[in-house]
Amino acid sequence: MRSSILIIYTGGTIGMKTDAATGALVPFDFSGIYDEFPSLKRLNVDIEVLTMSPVIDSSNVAPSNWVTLAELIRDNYDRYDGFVVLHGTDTMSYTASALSFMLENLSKPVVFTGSQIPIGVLRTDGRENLITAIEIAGARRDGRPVVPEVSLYFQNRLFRANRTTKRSAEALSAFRSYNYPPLAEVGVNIAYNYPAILRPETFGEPLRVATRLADGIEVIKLFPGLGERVLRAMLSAPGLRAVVLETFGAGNAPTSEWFIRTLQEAIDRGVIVLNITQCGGGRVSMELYETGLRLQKSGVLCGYDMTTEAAVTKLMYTLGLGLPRQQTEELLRRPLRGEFTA
Ligand code: ASN
Repeated sequence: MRSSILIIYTGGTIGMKTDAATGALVPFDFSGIYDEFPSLKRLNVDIEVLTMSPVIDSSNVAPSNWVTLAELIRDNYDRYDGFVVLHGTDTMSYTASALSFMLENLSKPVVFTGSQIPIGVLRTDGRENLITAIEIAGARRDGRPVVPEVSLYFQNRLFRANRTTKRSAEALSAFRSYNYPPLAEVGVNIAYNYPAILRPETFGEPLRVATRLADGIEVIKLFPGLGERVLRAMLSAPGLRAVVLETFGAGNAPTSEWFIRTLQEAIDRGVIVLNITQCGGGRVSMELYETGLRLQKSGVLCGYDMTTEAAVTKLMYTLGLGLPRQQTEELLRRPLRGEFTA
């Protein structure tokens, strides 16, 4: 049986092509995808393309774009077997992480991809990324989609989207998932890592989309020399609801009285503080050192091995649900879409 795939083009480098007359980079028309890549006809998939308007460089992405994208997937959910989202690389991990939370009861593949070199440039990495992402979105096993979660495909690896981070502005292998193994490695064949892939408890539940994302989130990256006045100002920002605290190593922070007191005051005012490590790999374990234990005692929540992208978007999603504080914290303490390993 052929799979039907909807490609949603949002913008980014992948959609750029050199204009033959002027030599400038202009947007590529993905509706002519079969003319450009006739080899796609050999895949066992039917493809339709939807271009978001306007197409944007992903540095301009805002949560409102995530809502539009999520609604687009919801409105087309029953008509397609899988979705490929073409997105700029700069904020792809944020968008893909956000969508992983917003798409509740997801049981079809949503594969994000993009490229470092425009699709219209001979040496582009976009062609392979696009073709393989389509193949993955359409892949089935025993009549079920192989990867029924939000994933990100780039340079021969498929990752769980909310575990990824853009790690290079130069390398073609631009993304990493430091704390979770790839869902698939692509060589001559696509080798799926079946046990690592998230599967819904039941297939065919209606997709629900959370469209309210909270603002008032701040990311504070610790560094030696961060002073009391600056920290206090950051924690007194009007409308502040939650802080992603990027700590040292295994979740450690200074034990100075002023530091703990300033954090504690914010927490007592109702600000949620989520502790993740500023190291790419590894996890927060606040019981390990006195410097982490002090944070735990002040009510700082453990973010385990979550990325900044997942932590920020999970806070937007959970706070957007409008639940009482205790229930919000409850959702933050457990993985909702495989975004951390406790
Ligand atoms: N600035 C581009 C974007 O994120 C970068 C890319 O796609 N490679 O939209």
